[in-house]
Amino acid sequence: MGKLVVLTLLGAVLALIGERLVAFRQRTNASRAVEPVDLPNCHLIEGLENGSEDIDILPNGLAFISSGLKYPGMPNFASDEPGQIFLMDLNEQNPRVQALNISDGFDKASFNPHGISTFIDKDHTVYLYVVNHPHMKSTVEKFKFEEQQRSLVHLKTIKHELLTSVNDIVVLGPEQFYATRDHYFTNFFLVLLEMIMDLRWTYVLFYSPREVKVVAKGFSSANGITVSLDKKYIYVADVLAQNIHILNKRGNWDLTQVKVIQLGTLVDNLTVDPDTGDILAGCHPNAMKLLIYNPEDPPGSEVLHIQDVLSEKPKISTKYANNGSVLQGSSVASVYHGKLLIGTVFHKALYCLF
Ligand SMILES: *[C@@H]1O[C@H](CO)[C@@H](O)[C@H](O)[C@H]1NC(C)=O
Ligand SMILES: *[C@@H]1O[C@H](CO)[C@@H](O)[C@H](O)[C@H]1NC(C)=O
Ligand SMILES: *[C@@H]1O[C@H](CO)[C@@H](O)[C@H](O)[C@H]1NC(C)=O
Ligand SMILES: *[C@@H]1O[C@H](CO)[C@@H](O)[C@H](O)[C@H]1NC(C)=O
Ligand SMILES: *[C@H]1O[C@H](CO)[C@@H](O)[C@H](O)[C@H]1NC(C)=O
Ligand SMILES: [Ca+2]
Ligand SMILES: [Ca+2]
Repeated sequence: MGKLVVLTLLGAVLALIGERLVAFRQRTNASRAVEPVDLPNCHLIEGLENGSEDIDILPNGLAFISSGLKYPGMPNFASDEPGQIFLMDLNEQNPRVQALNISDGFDKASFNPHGISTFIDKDHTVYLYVVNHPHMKSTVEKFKFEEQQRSLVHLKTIKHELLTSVNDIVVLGPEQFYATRDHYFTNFFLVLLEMIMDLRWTYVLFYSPREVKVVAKGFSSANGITVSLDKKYIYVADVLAQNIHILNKRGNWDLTQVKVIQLGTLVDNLTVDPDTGDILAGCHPNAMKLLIYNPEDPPGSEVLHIQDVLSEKPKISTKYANNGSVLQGSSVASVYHGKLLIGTVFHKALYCLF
């Protein structure tokens, strides 16, 4: 091939990458300044300083908090310490966090918890499912929660070739769950390429011991996942596409799209208010600052409140927003009867009354 052709091709590729990079900066709201929205009664939670990526609250007010996530490309202040699951009793006047003991026989040194989901069985046993990234792989760990002992008994590790780059799960049966895959590639540079080129190769997966299948696809980066109060709808956050997909759950566990709610911010984990059915979304208002972390100009935090989810015009309002001076990189917000917990990928956590 002539040199001219090679040069032309190279130029075209570089121009395409350049164009995609500019678009990527826009898609991650790289230079957005965060307008603060304060809640009057908030304080940082003592003992949570190294991330609180996901939060799941039981109907009785016990909150599980996953902490210490190590994730490629994201900052981490405690890279030498294994992750932990904390418990917080929201019925208490001044709730404090307590690390849960994990039974022997589970490799605690490589514990790297990410998304979590609880499931209460017919006999009232509480199971906690945890997305784990030991040595940067993806597994789902099933634990039994012992409330009296404040401990987790490890029951099994679930692995499957489709369970790769798992971000979050929502458990809907004793052995059935949906999981999101947030990247198609596992190699860090290919992941960056995937994000910049916006390949949309990530998906939602259904898992049961008998069947594992992809049930929804075409997401830029499928992230948080949760279920409506009536268990008929599944909500999936596409962080890079800045939207939430509302999907209908079919009898065979397949999902069909009902609608997409566009948000204009990078939405991470989703939870549902048990009193109202509204969605609370932990968001990254300027996500680029997460990827390129600078403590002098930190990533901000934002919590959106979405009412009338299934209506023609859902109402979207900002419940909390901060430029990073208090809370950096919010990933999840969860409510329980007038109490709000806001967790972050690698930073602190906030407790608010409203
Ligand atoms: C967070 O990590 C740092 C660095 O390892 C450690 O000094 C600190 O005690 C940790 N904080 C908590 C609350 O775990
Ligand atoms: C956790 O386990 C250790 C050792 O088995 C024990 O000393 C400690 O009291 C336990 N903590 C709680 C909160 O039960
Ligand atoms: C964030 O970026 C998206 C895509 O470029 C844009 O549509 C949206 O308005 C931005 N959000 C804010 C709050 O600037
Ligand atoms: C963030 O906001 C605080 C007060 O609201 C302000 O003092 C600080 O300069 C701001 N920081 C950045 C990086 O904008
Ligand atoms: C919360 O958001 C962070 C940031 O993307 C993500 O890494 C993490 O997987 C999310 N947590 C859950 C439980 O989905
Ligand atoms: Ca979750
Ligand atoms: Ca997530």
